[in-house]
Amino acid sequence: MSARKIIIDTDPGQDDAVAILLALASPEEIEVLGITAVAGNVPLPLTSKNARIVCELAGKHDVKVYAGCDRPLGRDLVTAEHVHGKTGLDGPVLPDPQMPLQEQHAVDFIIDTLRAHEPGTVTLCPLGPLTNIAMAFEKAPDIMDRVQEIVLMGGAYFEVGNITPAAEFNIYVDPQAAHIVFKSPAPKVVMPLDVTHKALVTKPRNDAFRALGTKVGIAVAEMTDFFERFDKEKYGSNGAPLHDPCVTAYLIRPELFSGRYINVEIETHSELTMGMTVADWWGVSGREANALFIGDVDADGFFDLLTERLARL
Ligand SMILES: [Ca+2]
Repeated sequence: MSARKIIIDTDPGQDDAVAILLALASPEEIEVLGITAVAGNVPLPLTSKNARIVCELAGKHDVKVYAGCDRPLGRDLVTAEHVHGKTGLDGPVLPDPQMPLQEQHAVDFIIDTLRAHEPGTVTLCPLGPLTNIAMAFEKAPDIMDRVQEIVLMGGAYFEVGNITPAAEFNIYVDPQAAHIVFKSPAPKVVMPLDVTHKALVTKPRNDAFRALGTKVGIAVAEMTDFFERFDKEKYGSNGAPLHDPCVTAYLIRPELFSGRYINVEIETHSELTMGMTVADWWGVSGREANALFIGDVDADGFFDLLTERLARL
């Protein structure tokens, strides 16, 4: 089997960083065509910088990184420095990137890449608000049918919300964009909080990262140390959830995950429940299924995979 071609659309974010590292460490399964940055956890100048910091941490200076949309389609940007710190990558001390940002806009890169490849051979991996993807679909509707699959982190059903009582952060930041993406014909796999909250970095798991003794292993341990503080205060859990790496792990070992093929709609009208993923887990709506909504993960298998792959960098 040849490596799956992907574009990572991201707002790093410590967990985005781990997701990117996992992809870059897995060339047999994943070929990263490019990384597109979007405003989300922190503003665009920081996410586009952080994406390059992560590539350089991985020793992959030749990965192309593009800056995309600096704000949601129709709302003011909401960020999450309270979780990720001022830089978005708080925790380890990492050098400023030397590799340049590409000149092309991320949205145009997404469009051109999908048009340049055979239909059904490029997968989109959104790890942040869906602004770049929605903009590309609006600007070039022909590309929607060319997408192999969209594997995204966002939404929740059983866990409901993390930025509001009703909404998960990525979907909440740009619900209009999420609506466009969920209405698109592209096949979708969704990693909601329901599954990411089962991928907890417990102390033994973080110790395993640190014990790699490499620059990457230690940096990952320091990143999770940082945002664990927030999650422990908030959830009182055994460790921080590693949201975004569920996306890249799914590309490598889909058998670690299970879910249901269901209808998912995005609330875009009510301020009270804005950005809610109305996921028909119980099949009561009669609406057509449009997404594989993941509910469970073999967490030990997931962390074994992560540790094994991060060791390669
Ligand atoms: Ca993210």
